[in-house]
Amino acid sequence: MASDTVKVGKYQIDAREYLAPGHTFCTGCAEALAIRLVCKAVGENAIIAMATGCSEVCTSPLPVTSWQLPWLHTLFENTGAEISGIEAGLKAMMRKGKVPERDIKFVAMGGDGGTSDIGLQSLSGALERGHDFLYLCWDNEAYMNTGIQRSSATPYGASTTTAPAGKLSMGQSTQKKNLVEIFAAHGIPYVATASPSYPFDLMNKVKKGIAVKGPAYIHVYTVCPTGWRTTSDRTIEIGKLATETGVFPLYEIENGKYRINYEPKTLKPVEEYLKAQGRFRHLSPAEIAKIQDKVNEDIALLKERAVRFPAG
Ligand SMILES: Cc1ncc(C[n+]2csc(CCOP(=O)(O)OP(=O)(O)O)c2C)c(N)n1
Ligand SMILES: [Mg+2]
Repeated sequence: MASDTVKVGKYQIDAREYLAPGHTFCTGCAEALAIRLVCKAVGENAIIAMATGCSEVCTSPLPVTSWQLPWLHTLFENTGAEISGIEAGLKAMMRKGKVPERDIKFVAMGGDGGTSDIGLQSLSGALERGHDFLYLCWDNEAYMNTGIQRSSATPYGASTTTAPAGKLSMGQSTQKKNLVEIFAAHGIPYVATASPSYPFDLMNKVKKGIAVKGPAYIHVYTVCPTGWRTTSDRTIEIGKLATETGVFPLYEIENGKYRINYEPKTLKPVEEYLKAQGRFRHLSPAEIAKIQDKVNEDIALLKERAVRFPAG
């Protein structure tokens, strides 16, 4: 309905709020903003399954909830299995005439820990079986809800409570797991990266992800002021810096074809991004140079893929 949308620049967006105020997210949490925007792009005919994590804890402190959509809290381990069952079950009931036919959007959400570590197996199964759903990973690069523990999505060099920087350690010693390529390798129709620092790009990708038949995966970069040791007023800026430095490129893979959505002529030095965050404060110039080299390598590889397998 026209009254339910609002024009922002050239975009017509849903004016309704599906995430009610009163939630308990930290000030400046990009995850909260991402969820608000994503739900506007998904719209009202949705069922959401959400893994344990900040988003779940902050939106459903018993006995209240911020959710204005049907929403289920799932375990870390079974988010993929749960959304599969909801989708298959409801579709079967529709076929049998037990519930009215409706175009329902099946959406699952989880943090980087819930997605890259604990829930990976059930999500991989759901993608492989080809269920019709959109999965969104909120990547704040650690297990934030339980106190900033490292996950396999924590970047090299970041200090966390379980990989702390100190005399004998420079923080996380492993490289961030590349979930986007792992899920693209499942051959699903749509995979993308997105960030609430680029809200319309994020919402467009969500619309694409729910429109495709079959599974879609969007990896959303969510700056965490508490865990990253940044001030809450810099969330949008730091999200942009991640993309402008090449640390978090925005791209999509549609049926195996790559499209880079934002390609500045020259990337800013990674140091600008690292220096803005307390979790990287301890890094030596040599470590910063290593991180810069890795970003250069990753960007070169992404560009190569986009040339070899270009989107139409
Ligand atoms: C199997 C299991 N292990 C550990 C926990 C404890 N736990 C609850 S929330 C959380 C952190 C979640 O991290 P992530 O998925 O990255 O989401 P975030 O809180 O960072 O948004 C952990 C470890 C749990 N609930 N279940
Ligand atoms: Mg996390």
